[in-house]
Amino acid sequence: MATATAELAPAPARKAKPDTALAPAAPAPATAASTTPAPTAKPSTPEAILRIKLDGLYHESFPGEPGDVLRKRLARDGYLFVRGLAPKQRLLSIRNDILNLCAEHGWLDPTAPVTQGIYVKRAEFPEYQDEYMPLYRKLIQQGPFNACSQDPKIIRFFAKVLGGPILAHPRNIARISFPRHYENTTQPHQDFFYIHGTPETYTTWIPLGDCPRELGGLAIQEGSHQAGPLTHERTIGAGGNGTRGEGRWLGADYRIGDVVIFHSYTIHGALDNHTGNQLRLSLDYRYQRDHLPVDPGSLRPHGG
Ligand SMILES: O=C(O)CCC(=O)C(=O)O
Repeated sequence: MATATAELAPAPARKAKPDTALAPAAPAPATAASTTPAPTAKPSTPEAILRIKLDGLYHESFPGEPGDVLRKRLARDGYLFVRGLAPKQRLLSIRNDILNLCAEHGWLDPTAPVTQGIYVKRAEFPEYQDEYMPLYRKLIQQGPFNACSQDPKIIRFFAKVLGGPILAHPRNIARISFPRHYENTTQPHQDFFYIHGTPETYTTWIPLGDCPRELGGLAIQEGSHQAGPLTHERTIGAGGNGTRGEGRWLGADYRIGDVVIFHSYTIHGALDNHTGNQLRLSLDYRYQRDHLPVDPGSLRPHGG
């Protein structure tokens, strides 16, 4: 059984002493043999587990399919990919809110329209505690970002698939993935490692804008939920923990409104953002049946 207490972090740049509740990959802990490092020794950087490459595309599901068909597919594959389920206008408006924050914080190229999310050319990526978190704390207080997890179309879909009333976790998450910031690409992991509660919790990953493969969208390891909870090891990227599993990696060239929904044991991670200058923005909302156990952490704001 996984025992981590840290929640999956946004994708920040590393700092020497990260906040462990939200931190990206931290330096490897000192062992008994190395408790007195040479004064000049630098903390070691964890390695990536995998640079995910897609083996295929998702099997597509449709909002109008019967609940039992969707439920069986979710139980078999560990995910559902549904084009156009999320409300496009709400997503565009959240995207604009986040990009305006990025512009205020000097992260966007001032010569390009804000809506394009073009990262400003600078020597380093935003530093975690002093640059990323001040923006993220503002972001997670925004009304439209939080309200969208309760969107009736999404809730109705979950009620149909899970067969009854739904609890939408209030711990809503947004991510900003920087172009060619490969040391922060989310590594393969299971959300249950972070969220606990009932394993029958489902994350919905929603790109805030079209997200072709080169922009670094989410990928799923097909059927990997069937392995149950796995041990995780320190690695790079959001959350700083990852796992190794067997199975084909599936993904998509996402369009705005598309969602991928997956079980808390489903191994997933991100493709690298290979674009030269574009930010990839996305949301993670989580849902479960309302009578099942929920960890108190899932009821608190992310990064608050
Ligand atoms: O968007 C990402 O890079 C990671 C998202 C993720 O891992 C999650 O939703 O649990």
